[in-house]
Amino acid sequence: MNTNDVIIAPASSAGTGAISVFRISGKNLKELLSGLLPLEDTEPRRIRKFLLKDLSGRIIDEITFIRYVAPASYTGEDMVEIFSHGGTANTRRILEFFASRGLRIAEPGEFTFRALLNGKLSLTKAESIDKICKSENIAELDSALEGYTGKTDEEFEDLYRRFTDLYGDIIAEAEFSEDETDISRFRVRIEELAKRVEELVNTYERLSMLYEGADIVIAGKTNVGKSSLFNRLVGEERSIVTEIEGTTRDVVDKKVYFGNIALRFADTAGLRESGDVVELLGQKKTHEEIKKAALILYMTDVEKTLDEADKRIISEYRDRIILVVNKIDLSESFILEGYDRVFYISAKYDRGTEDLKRGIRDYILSLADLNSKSVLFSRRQYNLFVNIRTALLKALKIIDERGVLDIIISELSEAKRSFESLTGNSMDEDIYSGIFSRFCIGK
Ligand SMILES: Nc1nc2c(ncn2[C@@H]2O[C@H](COP(=O)(O)OP(=O)(O)O)[C@@H](O)[C@H]2O)c(=O)[nH]1
Ligand SMILES: [Mg+2]
Repeated sequence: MNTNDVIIAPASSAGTGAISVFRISGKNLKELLSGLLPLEDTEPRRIRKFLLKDLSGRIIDEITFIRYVAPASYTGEDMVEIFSHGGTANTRRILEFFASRGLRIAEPGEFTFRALLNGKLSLTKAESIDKICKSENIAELDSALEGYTGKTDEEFEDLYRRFTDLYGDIIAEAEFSEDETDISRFRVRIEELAKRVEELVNTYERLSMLYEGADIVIAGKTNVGKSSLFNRLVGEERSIVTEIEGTTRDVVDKKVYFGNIALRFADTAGLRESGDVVELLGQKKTHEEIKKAALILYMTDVEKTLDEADKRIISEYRDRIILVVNKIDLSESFILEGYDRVFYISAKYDRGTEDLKRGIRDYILSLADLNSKSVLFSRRQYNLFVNIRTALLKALKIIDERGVLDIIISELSEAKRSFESLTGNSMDEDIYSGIFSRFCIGK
């Protein structure tokens, strides 16, 4: 990516709006903008009103702008921020006007990328800025803010320091120790690191589930009303409902919000003996959904008793099942004995569904505290920490099996690489484009 030219981008979101903001950044900005904006006699960091005109003197818009002089700017380069009237046509014309004068329209994240190159911010802070702009709920936002204020970097640096000390000691042991080395004395330090890494990974998993969408699967025998309930829960007629058994043959899913938590409901093929190949494939998918779900709504109706197959699933996934008895309009007195988390509803006539919704929400919230914060706030950080965890656990296993030092070192080098790309100490082009290309335009 070229970092020597002058870039421009709208920094406000597209569409009809009150004000459009543009950012311009680059080393030779003054020359390029001469004749367009009166930069020479504009004091830095003071807002100035100006009538923006094209080269023939025709007025484009009345704007205000601020001039920044390197290195005191967001990117660390000379910068200008322009505030114009909003609107699609106006924004496009201003952008095109500057582009026609030799400014390049910036790629997503290019301003922040330059800021990183110029040492204005850390990689973690850069990622947090992207996350702040994209957070849809407060828990996610608060975790990103910890990244912005430097708390996350502190934690990463502390962990990394502990890791490199350990790594250095082990390397030294391998190089200088003359006797048979006793690697088990490193065990406790690796274990402590692994424990902290595990905590970070777990907290992220629990919280991200709340904002990315906890998986909730609706399963049970055919015709008990799974698709009817699914449609009620997602608030639209999404899944086909008929009295014919085996109607739903594939997984139908939809993400919805219950207040501030995201839930992904999946309607599945009913479980029964069947000779139909497609239906059997559907049932296989049902089992896969059940395995990965945070919560299973296992459904039956007042006309059926639970058979052995039902009971097997219920006992296998006991901890994350809510039992739902449907069609209470047909029999008021039906009671399922011997189970504690049971809801009685009529999906068709919308009875008991509000209680069930509350039950679902309470269950999911019991898995993660929406007010807690996660040190990790991006999927990229999470994936790197999962790698670090794997490497540390492997190293522990090798120690326990009295394996050789070289293999431990190779596992730890794996962790070291992940740590380095976490903080940006080692960055290749791919990682850069992987992070910044997803940013908003103008960031
Ligand atoms: N009486 C009654 N019938 C229902 C209720 N919920 C669903 N049904 C009917 O049961 C049949 C099967 O429903 P469906 O949602 O397709 O069940 P699925 O096979 O489990 O997905 C349809 O004829 C529905 O109209 C209910 O609460 N009461
Ligand atoms: Mg169905």
